[in-house]
Amino acid sequence: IINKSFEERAKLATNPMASKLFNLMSTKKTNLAVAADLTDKQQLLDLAESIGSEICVLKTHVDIIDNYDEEFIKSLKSIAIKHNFLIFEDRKFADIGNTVKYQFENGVYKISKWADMVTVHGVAGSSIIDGFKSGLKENGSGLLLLAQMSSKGSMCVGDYTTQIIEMANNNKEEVMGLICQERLPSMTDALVLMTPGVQFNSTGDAMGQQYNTPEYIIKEKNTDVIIVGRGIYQNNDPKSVANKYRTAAWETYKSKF
Ligand code: UP6
Repeated sequence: IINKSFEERAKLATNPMASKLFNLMSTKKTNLAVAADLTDKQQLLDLAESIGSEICVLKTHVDIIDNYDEEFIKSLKSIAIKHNFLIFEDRKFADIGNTVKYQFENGVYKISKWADMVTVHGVAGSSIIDGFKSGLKENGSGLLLLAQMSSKGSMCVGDYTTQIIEMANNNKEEVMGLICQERLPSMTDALVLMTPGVQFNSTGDAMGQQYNTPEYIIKEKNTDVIIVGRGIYQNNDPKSVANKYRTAAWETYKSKF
């Protein structure tokens, strides 16, 4: 496989946030995303502050935060600007277009106002993308389609995966990338490929999660960004562990040229 650099791919990207992320990774020299799955807003902000210099993307599940308020978003935004990372709300939208429009723009979280990227399942068909068009324009944000999942027994496989890639290729302005476990030939260089289920010292958890190492994902599976959660935040010194994941992922990326 011939690889193009993130810098080159920034020029091929058709979604503005994909281009921004490729450039950010290239200049900051990191393809590490952290899944900040903490339920207390202050703990989450403290984590963001401590690892911010190591990451390209901070991934949230905003609906698991017990004490969520709008101040939290303001604080997270300012940490993101200070440390130059993007905010990824992993909402995994899955309903009809009209409903996801409300889920994206309204309610308690008003995700379209602050998220640089969000995840979307394709199970409802490609018309789900119509629900995001107005909200994405607010900040030039991007969609990440779930092409595959890391969990045991995932049904995002085979023809389903093929059709999700087609959906991405047919909606180039809105879709910035894919959540996947491997690069497949139909995945174009314009898309950012992000892979969760990454940890150095574990093969899985008690609830179906399955892990691979950064080296395996970036080199053997040839995706672009590793997403690491518990491997980093369940640690006494998240910053130094984040630096280890960052170095492993970045050195492996560089070794492909
Ligand atoms: N995630 C997966 N697998 C997928 C898609 N998303 O694990 O296929 C998300 C989870 C979690 C993070 O929702 O936020 O990635 C993985 O966290 P972990 O590293 O602690 O397992």
